[in-house]
This record gives sequence, C-alpha cells and structure tokens, in this order.
Amino acid sequence: MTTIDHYFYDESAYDYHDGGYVPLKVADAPTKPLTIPPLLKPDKQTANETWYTLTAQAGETQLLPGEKTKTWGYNGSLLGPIVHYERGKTYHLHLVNHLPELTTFHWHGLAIPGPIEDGGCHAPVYPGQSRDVSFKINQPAAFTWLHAHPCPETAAQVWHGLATGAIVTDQHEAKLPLPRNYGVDDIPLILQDRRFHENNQWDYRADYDPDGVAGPTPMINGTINPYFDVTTQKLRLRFLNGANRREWRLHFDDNRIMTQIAGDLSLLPQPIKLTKLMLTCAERAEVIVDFGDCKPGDVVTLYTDQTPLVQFWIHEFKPNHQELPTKLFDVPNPEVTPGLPIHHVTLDGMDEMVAMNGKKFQMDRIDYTMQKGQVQIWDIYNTNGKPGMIHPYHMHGTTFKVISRDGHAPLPTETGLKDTVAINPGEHVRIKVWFDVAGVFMYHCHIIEHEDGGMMAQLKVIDPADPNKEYPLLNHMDLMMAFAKERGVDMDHLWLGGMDSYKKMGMEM
Ligand SMILES: [Cu+2]
Repeated sequence: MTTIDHYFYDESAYDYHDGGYVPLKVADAPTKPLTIPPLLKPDKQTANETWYTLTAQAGETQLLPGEKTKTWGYNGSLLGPIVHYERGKTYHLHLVNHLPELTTFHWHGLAIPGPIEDGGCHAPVYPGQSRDVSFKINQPAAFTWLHAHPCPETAAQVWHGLATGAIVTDQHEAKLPLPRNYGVDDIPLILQDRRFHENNQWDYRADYDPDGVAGPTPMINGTINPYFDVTTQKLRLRFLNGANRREWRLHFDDNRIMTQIAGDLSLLPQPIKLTKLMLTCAERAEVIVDFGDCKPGDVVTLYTDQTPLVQFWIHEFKPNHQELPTKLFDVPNPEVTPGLPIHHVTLDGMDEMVAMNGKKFQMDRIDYTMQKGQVQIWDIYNTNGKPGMIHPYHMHGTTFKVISRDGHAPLPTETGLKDTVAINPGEHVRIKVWFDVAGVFMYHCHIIEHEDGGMMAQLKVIDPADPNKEYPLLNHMDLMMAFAKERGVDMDHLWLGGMDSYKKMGMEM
C-alpha cells in the first residue's frame, strides 16, 4: 500500500490565499488535558428504544487564563456530550432551549426524515420551550454531529458553541478489530478556531466575514493548547471539522502515518495510509495512529499547516500487533434509476454574492423534487474562477457516494459514504444521490457564512406511499421577527450575519 503524502486539493484555492485569511497562532496559555466530551446518558432505555434529553444553554468556560469566556453548549457550557446511536434502534429526543433566543437541533449526517426530525431551519425551539422528536437509525456506523441550524443565524450559534459529535455504531463495525474504548483509545477531535477579544470574550459580529468567520486560536474539543495521554499503542481519532470557515491540513510533526478507516458516513472500502489529510468544513475522517515505535516520555504533535494542535504524550502501553483487515466495508452503490436526467447544482460567487443555481435560499421555496428510493446523479459545479474558494457541499437527510471529479476517479479519502464533499474552483463533482426517508431537506455550502448568506437550496423527497403529504414551511421573516422580539430590537436594528448578504444583493428574505 503506498502512502499518500499530499492533500489532493487545488493549492491555489486553500483558505490561506484568501485576503481575509486569519493565520493560526499558539495561544499564550499553558498546556491542558484535552477535554473528552462525556457520552450522553440516556434518560431511559429498552432493548429497541432510547430516550435522550439535550438542553441548549448559555454558560461560561475557562478557556484561557483569566476571565472565563461566555459560551453556549448542550447540557453544559460549551459544545456538548457525544450522542450514541445504535443502528436499528429508535430514539426519542427531548430538545430543550434555555438560551435567550431560538435555536434548532440539526443532526448532520443522519438519514432521518425532514424537515422537523432533521432539525434544520423549519424546526425552531423557542426560548423556554422544548420539542420532542423520534426517529429510527438505519445507516452504517459513522461519526456524525449535532449543530444549531436557524437560518440565517446558524454560523453565529455554532460559533457560540452549539455543536457536538454523534457516534453511530452497527454490528458490522463492532466485529472489526478497531479501537473502540471511548475516551481511552477512541477519541473525537472537534477542530475549531476562535478569536478572543477583551476579557477573553468572543465577538462574532466584530469578526464577521461573509466568506466565513475564523479566529487565530485553535480550539480542540473546546480546549486551548491540549495534550492527550496515550496509554495504548493504537489510537483511533475521529476528526470533525467543526469550524465555520477554516480548512485543516493535518499532519504529525514526525510525518507519522495515519491509517484512514472512515470518512463522513461510513467506513472506507479498505484502509488507506496517509501522512497528510485535509478536511474542509463539516467533513469527518477516522484514522488509526500507531505509536508502536514510541517510548514513554515521547511527545508526538498533530499539526495543521505550521501550527501545533494537539500533543500526544506517550506513556507505557501493551504491545498491540493486531493488523487491520484489508477490506473494511461494502459501500452501497445502488443503480441509477433509468430515465432520470443528471441534476445540475451550481455553487456561485463569494462574499455577499453567494448563491446556488443563481438564487439565494428561501425557506418557503422548494427548489427540486425527488422520489424516495430513486437514485440520481447530481453534478455539483463550483463556478468560482481561479483563484477562488473551495466550497464544501453538504446535503441533509441522506448519504451520497462521490462518483467523479471532473471525470476522474474520486479521491481515495472519499470512497466511503459522504454527506459533505469539497469542490475546487471550476470543478464539477458528480455524486450519486438517493433518499431512504421523505421530507424537505436543505443542501448547501458548509462554509457556514455562505449558507447563511444564501448558498443553499431545498428539495422535497416524496414518499410514493404518501405522495400528497404536505410539509408546512416557515420563512425567513418568521425566524427574523422572532429573533428581533427575543433581542428586544425592531427589525431595522436586527443584525444577523446572513442578512447583509441578502440586503447587499437587494433581496427580500
Ligand atoms: Cu462556500
């Protein structure tokens, strides 16, 4: 097996070429143990059902020495517990909002019905209120996530801290010889960045950039300058790019090999070895790192570009010579439904001018209709010229398979099921799209300020068994008026990041 030693994407489009790029630098703060988010405890469970409660709340978090930072989180002050979903089980979620403003609970990567269970912009939970949803998990093992999604305020709420991971397990993955002792040899690494202003506070509006907000300080699982105590030879890292804008170009200081075993929504067909791994916004990757050549006292450091992110402090461990199987997963690849034309999506513009297929997102407009169970090729085209931005294209409610990039084979890192795919400027990426659930779903760029700014659209998936089912849709004005009321301002004084992008193009929301 050859080792991949490059990032694949168009270097001239990397985020550091952008005029507004915010270089990372190491915070002036001591090293701290990496926060390992706890697993969410069920309220109740039976053999086939589990009940969970998630509360969005405001709090304070000691991130830097000195004043605590005002942050938001789920069941805590920042980010949240990791939610565990088992394939085949039904989950009942009690979603509570203790924040001063409305939010939503979006399950990024779960193939569950929309628009309510999915938790996009049509499923607000107002302050002091709650919402109950139930859904069955029927998808392969993966590392998915939860984040807020109230349009056009998604970016600011994620920035405040409303994001966490969700691990789906299944019987196939459970049989493979992979590390899965959570918190010991299997850990999430939620990669984010923030700017700390006076008194260690975050100020989203001061940092606002319509091409995506970034900060100079890396924050991993809500920890600044983290280290992790390595007590096993092999470690499974579940990377999640939880940043609003930043791409992560991951590598170790000693060029240590990472064996990638999974992408966004499934295991890869076979493990691949790499020393460099790039993740665009919302993408995930699971890798196994082998510290067999290290001795106690050694320190190995994970970097992005020239900036250290996490130190791995090596301790005594038992030798583990277990080999990975050469085959990990049969990736579903259903036949395209005969007669369906290729569906074309364009990702247009940058800054406030962003759009999809020439239009900005409208919450009460359906842009496309598809039947549940049908399989179609979608061609996603980034119309930016060079140099331009890489847009990470994301779809709700489904898994897709990458078919080609400008007619060439997909990258080895994207051979599993995905929900987010990075598209270079000028590039056409073809994906195979199918839905196992019905409803209304969004698809958009996952640079979160681009989606808030309108690079987003909506499709309706029709269940042939219930073809006339109606999905009542809210509109932007419903949410914006609620935000104005919650903040005690009139509409003329309401500021939500995405609004500028509509106003500057002279568009109604
Ligand atoms: Cu974009």
